[in-house]
Amino acid sequence: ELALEKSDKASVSLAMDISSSFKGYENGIRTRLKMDADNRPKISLWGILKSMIGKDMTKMTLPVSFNEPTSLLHRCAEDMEYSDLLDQAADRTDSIERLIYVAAFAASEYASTIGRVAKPFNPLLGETFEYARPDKNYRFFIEQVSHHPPVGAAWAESPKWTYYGQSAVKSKFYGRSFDINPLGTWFLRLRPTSGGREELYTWKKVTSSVVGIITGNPVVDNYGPMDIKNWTTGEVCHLEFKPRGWKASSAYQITGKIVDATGRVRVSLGGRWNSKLYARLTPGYEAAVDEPADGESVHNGSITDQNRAFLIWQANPRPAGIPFNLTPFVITFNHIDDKLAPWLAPTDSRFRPDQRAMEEGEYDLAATEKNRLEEEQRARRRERESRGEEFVPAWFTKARCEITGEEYWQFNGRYWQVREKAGPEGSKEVW
Ligand code: ERG
Repeated sequence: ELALEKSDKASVSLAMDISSSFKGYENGIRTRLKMDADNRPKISLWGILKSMIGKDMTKMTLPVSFNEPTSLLHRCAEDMEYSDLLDQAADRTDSIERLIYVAAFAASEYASTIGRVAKPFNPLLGETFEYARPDKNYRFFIEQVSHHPPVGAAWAESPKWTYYGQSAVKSKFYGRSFDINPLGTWFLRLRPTSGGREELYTWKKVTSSVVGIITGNPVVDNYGPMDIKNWTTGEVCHLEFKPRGWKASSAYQITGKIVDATGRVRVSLGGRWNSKLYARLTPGYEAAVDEPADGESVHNGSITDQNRAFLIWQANPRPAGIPFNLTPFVITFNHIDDKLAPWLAPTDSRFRPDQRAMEEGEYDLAATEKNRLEEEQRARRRERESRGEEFVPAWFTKARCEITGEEYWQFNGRYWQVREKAGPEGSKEVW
């Protein structure tokens, strides 16, 4: 079962120097939207959804005022908010400690779902979104590779790691709740800075669910098991996201443990996906790890102290007054300026006029532009079909992981090369 030898040479060399991808990002990130508050009409969610029981999200036509100015490509890129956890993982010399940080990364993305009961835009087929962070030394790329069913193929890389997978969800409205089941496996190749071989980790995302629709107080919950496996060492972190339930105290709760290749418990984990995650060394036994009542036992030093819980991750603050309850991180995604624009692919999300209109509060324009783009997409599909052709993604091909045996979308790496050629002075023909 262990995969001790296998190391994906291609992905290692691909990830080494990414600095040329930072061209265009010189002006830095934006910290606010044009408007300070959204004035979306307040319509009852239940009023509009009650006739749609049994449907999935792709078959629901909702007024654009139920949207937020992000897309499912963005919602996937939001995984990168706590990318420093992956850097920290790579910097640990002990594989159990690396797994603690990788697990924290896998759990960390759910903090951004708080207060976000709104529908992200559906990406167009072939739509792309690139996002590079010179300050954090990573680049992220995603392409919508299928429309029915909707699938985005994502690939993020940094010298220390490569993170990839597909963003695809199965959704269904049950009346009481609206459930979203992410499909597919996420892969992480971690290159420990202390040397040694590259490691492969995989996990699947948990179920997200909008509850409280009927009572008029809709909130997003995230629940279910998440097993983060290090295929190189055989160590596994089992996390359990507790369903919200009736008691306020059980909301957001995560418990978990790390077991080594022999099945022996090494670490216990606990915390909340909306705030903090703690770990404690518990060799040979499992223990509840709660947020310590006194600040005393919260420490950031070394995890080797078995008597204390160790703070691994803490959610970033969510300043009040950001339209649509967006996070400061996701606000940076749709930023465009004169430096960046000439570097972007013509298919980049930042050029979508409907999402732009939405974030500027022009909801009618957002709706008409969204319709126009979707009509044009249908026309392109009819044309393709009449020629007997199938859509072929520009930047990804299907491959099978040698270690897990699972299919995944392999990035062909060309995007960043073409970007370099097309640049501000280059020919746009190469796109
Ligand atoms: C969860 C984390 C995954 C990526 C992902 C994809 C899509 C969604 C979830 C996340 C969160 C909850 C979302 C969901 C799609 C729709 C749902 C955003 C981010 C929202 C809350 C539901 C909206 C409905 C209504 C407003 C009617 C449709 O990695």
